[in-house]
Amino acid sequence: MLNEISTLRSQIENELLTISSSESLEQFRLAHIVKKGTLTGLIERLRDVPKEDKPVIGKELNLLRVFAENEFARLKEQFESGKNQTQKIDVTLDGRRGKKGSIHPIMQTLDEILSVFRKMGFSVAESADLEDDYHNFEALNFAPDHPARDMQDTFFIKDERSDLLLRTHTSSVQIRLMQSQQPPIRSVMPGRVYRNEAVSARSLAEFHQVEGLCIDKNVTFAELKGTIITFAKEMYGSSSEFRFRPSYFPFTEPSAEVDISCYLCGGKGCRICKYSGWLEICGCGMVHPNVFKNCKIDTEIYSGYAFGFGIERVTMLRTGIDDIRLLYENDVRILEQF
Ligand code: 2NL
Repeated sequence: MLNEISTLRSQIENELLTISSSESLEQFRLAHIVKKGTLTGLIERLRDVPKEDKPVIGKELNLLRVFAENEFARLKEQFESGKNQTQKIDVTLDGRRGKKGSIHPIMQTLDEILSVFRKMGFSVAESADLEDDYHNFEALNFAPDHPARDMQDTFFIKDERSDLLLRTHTSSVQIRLMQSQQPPIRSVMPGRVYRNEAVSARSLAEFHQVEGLCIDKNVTFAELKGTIITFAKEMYGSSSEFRFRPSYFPFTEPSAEVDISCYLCGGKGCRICKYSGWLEICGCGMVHPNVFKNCKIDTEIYSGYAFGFGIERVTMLRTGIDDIRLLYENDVRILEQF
């Protein structure tokens, strides 16, 4: 009898290995598990086994029955949940490649701007986006009733201190620099700035600026012109032409705005330059004596120039993107082009 049990176990084990569908599993059930199956057949014959052999043979038989029933239940569940489809993996197939990220076009532009200024001997300075009225306006010679100080133009922070705001330019970094260090100073200040403006294709309420400051003995407007032209030729091409138009900023005197001949049409007039032949690239001027006074820099000894421009605008001019909002939507179809 023990031999028969052992033979049946081998048979069951072999059959289990070949079961690959619910049909063959059903055949297995009919052959072994049901009342008229092999297992019950053997169990019924236990009656004729001598009393002293019953415990050993009974135990063996029971183990086989439990094993067959468990295996049957396991396979049944496997087939029912559809997990049995033997996965065929084609190891020769190409994997799915992940998309590589890249540096955002605004930051690519900033990296280039900074590298041009570093070559000209400028260092880079940064400070916090949260500022106070003094560093953002007062020290920069903004009159108390200047419209930029209005809630309409500046984001003020609701706080016990009513003079906190989000900086509207990075000039505040330059004030901090002048207060903490005596000239010579030759630095550029990149950073995020905030203005309470309606969002349009041309402007956002949050954007990036780079400002520059150079203070030393005998610094002249000619040096300012040379610096800006050298920088702009590196960024926009060496055949560009320039014009400096008189302008006004509270913190510089004299002040100018700088135009570059349109790099796309060479000055003939096109969509990018709005048919004027010129593109405005930055504002600049000689640092106002009042700003120097506020920072305790002796105007008898030192003079200096400063300039500022928007990084988004540089990016738009160089890429031909004509809606500033495209730079902030982070649509990969735009981003992957740069
Ligand atoms: C523009 C014009 C400008 C400055 C920024 C500056 C800073 C100090 C003193 C004097 Cl601390 N000037 N910065 C000067 C002229 C122009 O920016 O159109 N920016 C977008």
